[in-house]
Amino acid sequence: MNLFALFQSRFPTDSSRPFLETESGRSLTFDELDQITARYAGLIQSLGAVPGDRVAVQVEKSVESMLLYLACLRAGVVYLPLNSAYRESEIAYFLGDATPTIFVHAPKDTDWIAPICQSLNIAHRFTMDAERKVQAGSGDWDKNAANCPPMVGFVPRDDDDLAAILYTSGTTGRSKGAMLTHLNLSSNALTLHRAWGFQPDDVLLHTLPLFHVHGLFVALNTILLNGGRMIFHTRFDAPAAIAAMQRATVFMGVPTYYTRLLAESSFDAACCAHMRLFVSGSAPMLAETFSEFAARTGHHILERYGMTETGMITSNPYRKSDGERRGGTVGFALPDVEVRIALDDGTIAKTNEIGHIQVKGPNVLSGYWQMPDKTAEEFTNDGFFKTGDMGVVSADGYISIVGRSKDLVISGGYNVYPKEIEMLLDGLDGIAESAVIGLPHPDFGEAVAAVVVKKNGAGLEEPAIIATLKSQLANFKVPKRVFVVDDLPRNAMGKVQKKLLREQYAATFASK
Ligand code: MLC
Ligand code: AMP
Repeated sequence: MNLFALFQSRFPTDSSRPFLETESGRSLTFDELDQITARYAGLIQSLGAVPGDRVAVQVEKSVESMLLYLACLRAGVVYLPLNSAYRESEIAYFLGDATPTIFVHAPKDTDWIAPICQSLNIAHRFTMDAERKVQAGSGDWDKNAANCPPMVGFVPRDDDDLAAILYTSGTTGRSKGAMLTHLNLSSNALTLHRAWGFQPDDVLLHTLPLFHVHGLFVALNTILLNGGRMIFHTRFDAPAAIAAMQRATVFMGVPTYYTRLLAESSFDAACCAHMRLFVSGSAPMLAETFSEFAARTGHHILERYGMTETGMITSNPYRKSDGERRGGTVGFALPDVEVRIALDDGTIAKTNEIGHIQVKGPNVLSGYWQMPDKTAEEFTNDGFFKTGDMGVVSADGYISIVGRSKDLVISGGYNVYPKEIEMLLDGLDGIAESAVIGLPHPDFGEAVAAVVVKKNGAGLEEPAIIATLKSQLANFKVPKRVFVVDDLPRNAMGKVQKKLLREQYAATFASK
C-alpha cells in the first residue's frame, strides 16, 4: 500500500482540525496538508517524474519541506533527503549517484548547486526557502506548484516499491543509498505506534531534523499514523522545547537533546507535567543521563535502537507490565523484528556473550542503490542484515550495545565515518597520513578529532587544516581538534591502533 494512503486513512474525519502548529504561531490543518501535497504531487507529475524516479531535496527544515516528503509518497516517486550541512563535493557525489529527476535546494546555495545540476543533466532544479528566514513557502518550488493542477487521490504503490533512498556513509568512505520500500516504512511505523502506546490526544513536539530516519520516519510517521497533532520546531532549542512541553505529550531526541535539557536549571517535573513519553535514540545515552532525567522529572526516558537501513530494531518497554525501562540498554527486539547476536564464527551468542547484532524483518532495506555486491556483503546467507554494532543480551532479555565493529563516530546523533575524512586529509599537501577518531564530548557524546603526520618540512598547522576541511565537508564532520604528531602508533600488522590514540587524547574535550 502507498504509505501516504495509509496516513490518509488515519486522518480525522473533520479535516478542518489542525495537524500542526509552528513556533512562530502558524498552524496547518489536515485540509491544507491535503491541498498542498496535492499541488506538490501535481507539479511532480507535470514535470514527467514517474514512480521510481528520485526527487532529491536539500533544504532547511520547514513545514513545506515536510509536505514535500508527503507529496513524493503521494506521487509514488522516491524521496531522497540530504542533510542541509552537506557541501559541494558531497552533493555532487549524491546527485551523480542517485541521478534524480528533480532537485529542490535552498536558494542561498544556487551559485554552487546550479553548475553541479547542469553538469549532471538534472532535468529540473527548484528552490525552497525555510520558514524561519522568510515568508512561508517561498522559493520557485511553491510558485510553480501554485499554478499546477492538484493531484486527485494518490499513485498506487506496492509494498515492495521504493518510497525513499537515504544515504549513509560507509567504512570504505563511499556513501551508500539505502533503498527503503513503502512496506519498510509502514511496518516500522505501525509497530512503533503500537509499541509506544500512541493515544488519540497525543501531541508530538518535533524538534529533530527532517533529513534522517529519526526525525523523518520515527517521529513524523508515527504521529501521521496517529492522525495526530504536532508542535513543529525548525531546530532543537532547549528553552523553546521546555516551553512547548506545556502543550505536548511526546518528545523524541538524540542524547544531546537530553543533556541540553538537563543543563537548563529551570527544567523540572513541573515542566514535564503534561508529557507522556520521552524517547531517545540514534546514539548511546549515558546511564547517568537516564538516572538524572528520572530524578529531575519523574520520567524514565525510553531508549530505542535503530539504523537508516533497518528503521527501529529494539525498544525499551513502554508499558510497566512489559518490564522496566532500563538505562544503558536498548530493551527488546520490536514485534515483527528478529534480532540475534552472532559470534565471529556465525554461531549464536549465549546470554552475556558479546557478538554482532544481526536483524531480519519487514523493516530491513531492500538493498543499496546500484550496489548489489555491497548489498550481498551486508547480509548473512540466511538473510540477516549485519548492523556493524556489537551487543549483548542479559539473562532477562535486555539488549545492550557495547561497541561497533564498524569504524564510526556518532557526534550529536550524526554519523561520521573516519575513512571519509582520512581520505581528504591524506590528499592535502603536506600530510603524510592521518587517523580520525571519536573522543568523549560533554555535549555531542563523541566529537571528531584527527591525528596527522606531516610530510617532512611541511608547514601545515591545525587552523589551516580545519579551515580546508570546513570548505569541503558538512560542518559536523569537521574535526574539532587536529593533533600533529611524528608517527601514528601501529600494531605488528602495521594497522593504526586507534584505541591507543583514543586513550591518549581522551581528556581533550573534558570541559567545554
Ligand atoms: C552542530 N555542530 C556539531 C553537530 N551539530 N558538531 C558535531 N556534531 C554535531 N551533531 C557544530 C556545527 O558544526 C557548528 O560548528 C556548531 O556546532 C553550531 O552549529 P548548529 O547547527 O548551530 O548547532 P546546533 O543547532 O546546536 O546543533 C546541534 C544538535 C544537532 C545536536 C541540535 O546536531 C542535531 O539536531 N542533531 C540531531 C541529529 C539527528 O537527527 N540524528 C538522527 C540520525 S538517524 P562551527 O564550527 O561550524 O560553528 C539515526 C538512526 C536512529 O541515527 O537510530 O535514529
Ligand atoms: P545511522 O546510520 O545514522 O542510521 O546510525 C545508526 C547507528 O546509530 C547504529 O548502527 C548504532 O551504531 C547507532 N545507534 C542508534 N541508536 C542507538 C542507541 N540507542 N544506542 C547506541 N547506538 C545507537
